[in-house]
Amino acid sequence: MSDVSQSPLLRNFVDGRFVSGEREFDDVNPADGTVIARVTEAGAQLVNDAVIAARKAVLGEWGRSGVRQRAALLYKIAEGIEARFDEFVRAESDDTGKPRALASRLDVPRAAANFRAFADLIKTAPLEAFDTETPDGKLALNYAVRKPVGVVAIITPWNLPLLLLTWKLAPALACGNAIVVKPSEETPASATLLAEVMRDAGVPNGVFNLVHGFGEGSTGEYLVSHPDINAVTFTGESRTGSAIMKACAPGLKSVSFELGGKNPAIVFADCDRDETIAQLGDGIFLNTGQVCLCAERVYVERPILEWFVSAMKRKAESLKIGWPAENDTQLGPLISTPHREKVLSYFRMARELGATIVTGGGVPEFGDARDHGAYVQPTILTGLPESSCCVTDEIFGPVCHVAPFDAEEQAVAMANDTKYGLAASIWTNDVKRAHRVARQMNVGITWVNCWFLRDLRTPFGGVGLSGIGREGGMHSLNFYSELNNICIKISG
Ligand code: NAD
Ligand code: 6OD
Repeated sequence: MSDVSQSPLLRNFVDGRFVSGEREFDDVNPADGTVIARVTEAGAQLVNDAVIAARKAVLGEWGRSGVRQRAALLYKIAEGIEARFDEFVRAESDDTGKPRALASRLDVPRAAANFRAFADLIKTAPLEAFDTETPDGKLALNYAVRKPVGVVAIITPWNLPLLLLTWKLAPALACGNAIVVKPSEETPASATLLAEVMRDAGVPNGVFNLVHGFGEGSTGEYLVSHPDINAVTFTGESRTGSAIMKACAPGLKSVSFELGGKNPAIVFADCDRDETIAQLGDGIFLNTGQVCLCAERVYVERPILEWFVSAMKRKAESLKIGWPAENDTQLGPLISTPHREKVLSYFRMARELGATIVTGGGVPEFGDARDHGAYVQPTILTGLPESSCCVTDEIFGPVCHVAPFDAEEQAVAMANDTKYGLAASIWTNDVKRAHRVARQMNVGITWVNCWFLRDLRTPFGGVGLSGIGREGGMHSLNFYSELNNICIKISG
């Protein structure tokens, strides 16, 4: 049992100061269930203070700051993250249970890269200009200028906490907005550390505010329904997106939503077999399957079905499940025991529906403190009808269902038969087929012979229940700024 009184206290950051909120809650390490910190929850008053501080910053010098000044600040924040790299890795890994090796390779470098990418982009972002012929035969010049939206609320989930927060924060700052962030209640640590980095980098008071707490009936809801927020950018579950949209409707706040997925992978018989197993293996199991882009539905061309299932089984069984701090650990726990209960409930339903559990389907036993954690076995299912809830619902764990197909059109139809539409992957060496099939995918992102290969300038987002809008590159700059078109008649 951990001694809660000895746990550090993670506080809110408002108007340049760390402040306590109304109540406290536990921050739990899902690897062994220990309380690693206490967190102070921001109530309605503190959320209001944060929004007021942000508004003051937008109306003040920050709102008039130039692009070069903001870009320089973003580079400094990137350096600040790198200077405290190990602390970020530890914070992220202790909160989520993800292997430190993964946080070192993915989450923390991407956080720094997000700031650099948007610092680079804002310096060179083009603006539109048109010569316009006027009815009286003269000329007018139309040109657009970019202005901040104002106060932006950022709400983020627990699966890639720092990566996803900075993915939105960096462009929002680059465009000159002031921000109020609410990270997931499950993962408050890396955002708190980031507040220190922001302060030390010289981000002016009120420009970056952090409020901790829960969603409905708590900090998140207070924030998104606050009348002085101009825009809400949210990553999380589709259901939550719908609740947030409702809260934003009265003030017509603009929204950007990156939501859930039930992503298909289509594996053709001509694929590069070793590469497919290696990379799609990541695409199913990385971060214990808790990446919105993970493939939970895999369609395999029938002649290689048997090979695929046994090769992916070997891959799943080879993954080292362990303590997040151990260098060779490849799979940590799920985020929490309630989330594990949800994942296990799908395993139970799959069994009841007559699925074959090719591997996994249960909880690993360690005989040590990890038995108090939220571990689950990587799992492969076959034999379910496409209409079963295990094939239609986002499970968000290290699990996929594998089904055969006989013809390309059939694979496309099965892949697109979903209310979601975030990401798809296609595995083939036939380049014509790759283009043909990719264009038919009803998703925001299609990867061919790769997965989660990112270029931060590209559009990122989903269709259907997977999101509203696109972020990335110019798409982010356009969401986080207002364009004011100026039409000036040139007399002559
Ligand atoms: P969640 O929707 O439960 O919570 C996300 C955030 O929203 C948390 O900070 C939470 O406190 C807050 N929240 C909840 N209810 C709210 C409300 N009524 N008002 C304001 N805020 C509220 O999601 P989660 O369980 O943290 O994350 C997992 C989900 O996120 C999965 O569905 C996954 O697919 C999705 N996700 C999507 C992407 C993407 O890019 N499309 C990326 C990562 C995760
Ligand atoms: O890479 C990104 O920019 C991004 N938004 C990834 C989302 C991953 C979902 O879990």
